[in-house]
Amino acid sequence: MENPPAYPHVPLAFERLPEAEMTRRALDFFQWMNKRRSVRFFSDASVPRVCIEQAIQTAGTAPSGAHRQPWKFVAISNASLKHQLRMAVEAEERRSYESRMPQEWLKALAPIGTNWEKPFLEQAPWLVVCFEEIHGVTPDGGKQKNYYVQESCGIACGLFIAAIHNMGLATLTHTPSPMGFLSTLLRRPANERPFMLFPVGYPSLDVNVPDFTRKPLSELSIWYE
Ligand code: IYR
Repeated sequence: MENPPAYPHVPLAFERLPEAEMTRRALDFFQWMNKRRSVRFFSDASVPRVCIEQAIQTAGTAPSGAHRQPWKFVAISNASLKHQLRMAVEAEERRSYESRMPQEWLKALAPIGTNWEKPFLEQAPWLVVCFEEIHGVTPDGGKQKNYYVQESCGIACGLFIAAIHNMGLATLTHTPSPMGFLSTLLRRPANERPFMLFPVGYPSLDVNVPDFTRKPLSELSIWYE
C-alpha cells in the first residue's frame, strides 16, 4: 500500500502570554470549571441552536489518534424523537436497575440517587449523542482503521462539557446501557457506535445536586521536581 501524502507543515500560530496573565488564567479557569456540576433536572426553556453548534465545534477541536477525528455528534431538539428516545432509554434502564446491575453497582449509585427514570430526556431542549467511529469508511466502501477511538472521543466529550459549562448551560454525561438502540433510532451507520448522551439546557430552578467534594490537589497528584 502506498503512503498517503504528508500534510503540508505550516508555522504554529502561537501567542506567548506574560507569566502573570498565564497564572491568573490558570486559576480563573480552574475556579470556573470547579463550579460545573452534572445536572439531572432541566428547565424546558429553549437554547439557541448556534450554542449547540459551537459546543460541537469545540468538541471537534480535540486531538485524536492519527487525526482521524473518530466522532459524530447527533443533536436532537425534535419533541417526538426525544419522547421516543426517553421511552427506549427507560425500558433499558429499568431492566438494568431492576435486574441487570449487580448489588455492588446499585450500592455505589445509591448516594447519588439515580434511578431508571430519565425525565431529562424530554425536559432538556437539546439532546446531543456522541457516536464513536469504530472504523472509517474509504471512498470505495472499505474499512479504514481508526486509532485510540475511545480516548479521542473521551477527550472530545470533555471539551464538549467544558464548552457547555463555559456558555452558562448545564449537561449530564448519560450512558444508558446497553445503548445500541440509539443507532437504530438515530439511523446511524454500522461503523458508528453510541458513546455518550448529553442532555443540554438550563438547570430546573429547584434542582438539587449531591453535596460532593472533589479530591484536593494533594490527593490527585504526585510530583517529582
Ligand atoms: N446508566 C445508568 C447508571 C449509572 C451509572 C453510573 I457509573 C453513574 O455514575 C450514573 C448512572 C443511569 O444513567 O442511570
